[in-house]
Amino acid sequence: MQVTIGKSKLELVQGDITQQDTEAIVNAANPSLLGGGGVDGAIHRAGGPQILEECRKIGGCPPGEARITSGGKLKAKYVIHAVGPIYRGGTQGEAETLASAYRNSLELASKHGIKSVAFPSLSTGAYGYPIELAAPIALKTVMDYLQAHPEIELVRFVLFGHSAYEAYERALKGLL
Ligand code: AR6
Repeated sequence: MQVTIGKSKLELVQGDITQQDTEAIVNAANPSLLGGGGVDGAIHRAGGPQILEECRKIGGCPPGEARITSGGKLKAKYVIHAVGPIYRGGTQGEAETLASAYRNSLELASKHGIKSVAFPSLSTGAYGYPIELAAPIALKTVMDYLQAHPEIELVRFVLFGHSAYEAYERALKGLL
């Protein structure tokens, strides 16, 4: 599914984030930036050791923030490492931290002149954020950013599996 937000495109696809040809892909990282499972493991495997080397030098990233490295061997030129919240029932500011992780990722992209960005669904795997709650926050945050920042031409959400895709599609239809 694809919609236009201001001058930009917002796309939902089912697929693998490591295979995307956008200028940047976003990693669902943890505060150490030293790797892990899920998206993080897949990105470091596909991108090679250079990304981890750069992450070591950065030295970490608090929840809600993002840091940028090169893309190593990936098609994408950059990886933006975003740290989402661990879901603890929804009363610990998780929604704000999640929105902030998306917003800070896009701000980094703007600052580096990056015009196309692919996101995974942050926090909805190991970090336990229910996808029906996370999807509208992710989409609304990106839509608000694109309205104000036409320099980002494309944001693509790359959803892993059909049920994740459907959750995002339902959420997007609800926001239009
Ligand atoms: N492409 C796109 N999406 C994927 C892929 C892929 N290759 N693999 C998994 N997903 P997760 P989190 C989906 O656990 O919840 C790591 O250990 C997955 O189905 O990767 O933010 C980090 O180091 C889910 O919907 O990230 C952290 O410690 C979504 O991506 C922690 O996990 C996010 O799942 C971060 O947890």
